[in-house]
Amino acid sequence: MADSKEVASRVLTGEAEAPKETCKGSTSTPAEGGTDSKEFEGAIGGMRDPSKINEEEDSDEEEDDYEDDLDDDDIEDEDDGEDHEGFMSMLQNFIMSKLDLSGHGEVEKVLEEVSVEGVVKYIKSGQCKNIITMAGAGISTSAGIPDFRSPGTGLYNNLEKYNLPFPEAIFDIDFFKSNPKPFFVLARDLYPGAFNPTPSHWFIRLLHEKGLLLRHYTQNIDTLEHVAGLPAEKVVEAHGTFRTSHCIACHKEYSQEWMKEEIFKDNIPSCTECSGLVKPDIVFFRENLPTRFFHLMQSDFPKCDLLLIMGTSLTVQPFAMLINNVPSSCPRLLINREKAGTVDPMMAMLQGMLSSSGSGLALDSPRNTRDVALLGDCDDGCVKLVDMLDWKEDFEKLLTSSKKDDKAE
Ligand code: CNA
Repeated sequence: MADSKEVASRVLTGEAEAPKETCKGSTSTPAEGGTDSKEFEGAIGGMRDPSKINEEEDSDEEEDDYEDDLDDDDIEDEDDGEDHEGFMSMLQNFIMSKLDLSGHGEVEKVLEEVSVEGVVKYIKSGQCKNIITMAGAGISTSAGIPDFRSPGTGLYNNLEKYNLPFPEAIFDIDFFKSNPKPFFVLARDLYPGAFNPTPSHWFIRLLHEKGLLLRHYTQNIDTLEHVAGLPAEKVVEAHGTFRTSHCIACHKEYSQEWMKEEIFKDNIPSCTECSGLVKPDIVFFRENLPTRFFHLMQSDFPKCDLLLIMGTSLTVQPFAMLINNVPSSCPRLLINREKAGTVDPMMAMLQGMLSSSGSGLALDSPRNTRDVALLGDCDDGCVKLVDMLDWKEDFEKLLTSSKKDDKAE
């Protein structure tokens, strides 16, 4: 029988048929009817094409200050082969989990009980030392930044204000090229510095202070994790950053200060060299993700011993498929208003019969041994965890210090 990696490779190279998507909520846009599965084309951030990584790096010789802050150990050998390998291993893991080729029969049971209490006990036991947090727009909504989907506040309800045909258009590169105004109106509204971190951001900072945070992967572009004092090397901004901008025609780089001035003058920023459109380096639909994302996810996820998934609908690829890259015994706790990343209940039942590793979160599977949902607001969930972990005093200290910093400014 073929080795599972080999089978996955064959699927990738077209020798075998790729599996049909079974995970709920794959990315689709209302403009396209809202039903098409675009598993490998993300919302902000389409699937990265490894062949483009080098082109990007050649034209990007100057690292910005932020990159200078990064730990050299994190980015050791940025060669194309390694990126390609990372990309392939991510796809292989994904396909293996879809085909249930993981080869894991009986998976080691890490949690005494599959519940929030079980996760808390596990953290308290001291066995859990490498937590990865994966976050989305939901950890920032209480700061006043709308997500795409929430009723009442999400961008769906503000389409007129931003003159958008559908919410995701705001981060669609083709839409941006034809009509950049809505993006720059939103950029002004959401410009980093105008918002404060939420209790969820402070909880992630606390995990770092406790020496438990391996890495924070975020889809957000609001930079609130940095405002909450997470060191740059602990954060992977999967969908890019406002710190630098580039002309989309000649690739001339612009500073954050330059872009900020343009945005606040209500200008559509145009290149001083070629008059092309200048766009902050946040990753739009169908654009490549930062190289750093692919480097770090390869080394981080195999080490992860607890995955915290917070405030995300897990609909944007390739980010969403990261949940399948942790070891098959690694507990995964979803803190979100609703269930996300689960397989279809029927598929979950079938997969539950076959395996406990499954694909996506196995919240509804009868053989779930590691996936837990803490449903409700992220901030409430984080405060609950803080209480249960007896970390209240340290949490309060962080919140108080942040308030002092606010007053000093
Ligand atoms: P999303 O698809 O809008 O999903 C957000 C999820 O969070 C949904 O499941 C909500 O129900 C849930 N949610 C919202 N508020 C809360 C809350 N307070 N507590 C718990 N759950 C909550 O957003 P995703 O991040 O999953 O992915 C889509 C895009 C949106 C990503 O690429 C983001 O970069 C992009 N985005 C980012 C920001 C930001 O930087 N703050 C804002 C809006 C969109």
